[in-house]
Amino acid sequence: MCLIVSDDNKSCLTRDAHLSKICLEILTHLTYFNNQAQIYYFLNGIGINRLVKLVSLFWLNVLYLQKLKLCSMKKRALITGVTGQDGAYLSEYLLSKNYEVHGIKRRASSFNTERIDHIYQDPHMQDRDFILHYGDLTDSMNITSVIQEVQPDEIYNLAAMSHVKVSFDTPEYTANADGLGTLRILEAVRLLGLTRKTRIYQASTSELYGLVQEIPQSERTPFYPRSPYAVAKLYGYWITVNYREAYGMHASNGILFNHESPIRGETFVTRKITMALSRIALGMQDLLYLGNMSSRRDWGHAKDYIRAMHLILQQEKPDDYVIATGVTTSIRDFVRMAGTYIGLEVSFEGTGPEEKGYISDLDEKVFTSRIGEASLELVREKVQRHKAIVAVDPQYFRPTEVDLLQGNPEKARKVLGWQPEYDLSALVADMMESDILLMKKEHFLQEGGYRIKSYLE
Ligand code: NAP
Ligand code: F7E
Repeated sequence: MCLIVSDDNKSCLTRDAHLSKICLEILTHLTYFNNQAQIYYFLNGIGINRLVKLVSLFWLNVLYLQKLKLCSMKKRALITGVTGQDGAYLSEYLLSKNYEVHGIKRRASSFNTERIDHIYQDPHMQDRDFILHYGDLTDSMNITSVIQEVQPDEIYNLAAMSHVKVSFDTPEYTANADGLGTLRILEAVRLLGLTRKTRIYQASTSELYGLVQEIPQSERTPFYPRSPYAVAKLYGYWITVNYREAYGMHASNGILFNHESPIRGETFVTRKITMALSRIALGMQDLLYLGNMSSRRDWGHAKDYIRAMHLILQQEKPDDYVIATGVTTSIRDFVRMAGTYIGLEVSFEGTGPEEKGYISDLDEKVFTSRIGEASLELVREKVQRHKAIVAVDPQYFRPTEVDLLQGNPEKARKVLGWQPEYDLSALVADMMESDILLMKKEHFLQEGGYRIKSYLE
């Protein structure tokens, strides 16, 4: 039972149908209140007496409807780049926090939703809380109309051409999507009158520090971008700051250092390594070709980093935060750690393009427990014959390299209360475990005569 306003304006105890009608009327209007002019129009339209009654009873009714599971005051998030690594983890996380999640995905000639298939909801289903929209950051009209339709409380702008090396091949497209794409979102929010309602997270990056001006890098370290990707992201960073200062928008930058996971894109170095070592151990690949193995990165787990994105938008005031572990490691050492996980000691000999990696020792107990016995003999032979498993291919060198990144996450720790749960060995273990499983499946299919992906690029 619940108190409501009946059609003849008298308070009474009455049926659910009435109650739902009034709540729906308010909810419908609330959705469209973008500015004061619209609220005023609504007030005049329905009369002040009725409004007072409606508002005073609104929360009672909402509570009642919530009990009936007819209505919930869910926050609504819009995620660009929902099919990417971070988009997938963030969607899952926000759904677990009872958000209604909308995602923008690009049209592709084949399905590109592998990372979010487990949370995908059939469009014919009622009361969906995970909804996908076609879109592209290079299309202003599309971005504006999706934002108008969704009326999000929070926007996470994760979409980007995110590969640093590829950005040297596609600099104009990268500037358009990563730089101007950010502007399109900010401007759409402003033009639609959503500046007070919608909070914006911009996926900024440690690549902004490029040729680093101090170690470790904090929010106060000057930027020195070293790739078309980083220069495009520099525009994204500053236009976010500018809209915050110019229009009072709740727009924040997360300056995230490298974060990886079992669903990391296959051409980023960590995933390339964990997939290749799994394949080498199973006898599916001989050599792993890499570029600059001396560069150092501050690697964390994507699951930890998407928590930080959410925390940034829950702050009363918008601001910019470095998200990092504070630990830096070379590519070479990442290879060693991935090897150790499956009982291979990997050592390096030679320098520059002549450098090679070998299995210098084999822990058979660890190897058989993680990989199995079938390929043990093959690996023993690689050790005995001193066969290289890692080599350098200069095609992976970059015209300008970022040699070292190491973040200082002090501000995030103090203000957001953020702390990573995974250290680098836990990250490596998670990625190796997942890729061993994946490659065992592929191996099984291959043995059965099926065609499998090549994974080599
Ligand atoms: P990712 O796996 O490469 O995902 C990028 C996403 O953006 C994909 O969903 C991709 O769609 C989408 N996308 C690309 N161009 C688009 C366009 N023009 N319009 C609409 N969508 C587009 O990247 P991530 O690792 O999840 O990173 C998320 C964001 O954080 C990116 O902005 C990245 O630059 C930034 N960042 C990443 C790291 C990191 O270490 N992972 C660190 C700092 C900052 P498709 O699936 O169709 O390709
Ligand atoms: O390279 C070296 C390479 O491509 C890391 C993106 O998410 O993080 C990522 O950018 C390092 C570089 O990541 C290979 O030269 C050696 O020094 O895994 P990566 P990235 O360039 O740091 C930042 C924070 C982002 O914002 C980006 O969106 O590894 N490296 N050999 C190699 N890199 C690749 N990809 N492939 C190699 O064979």
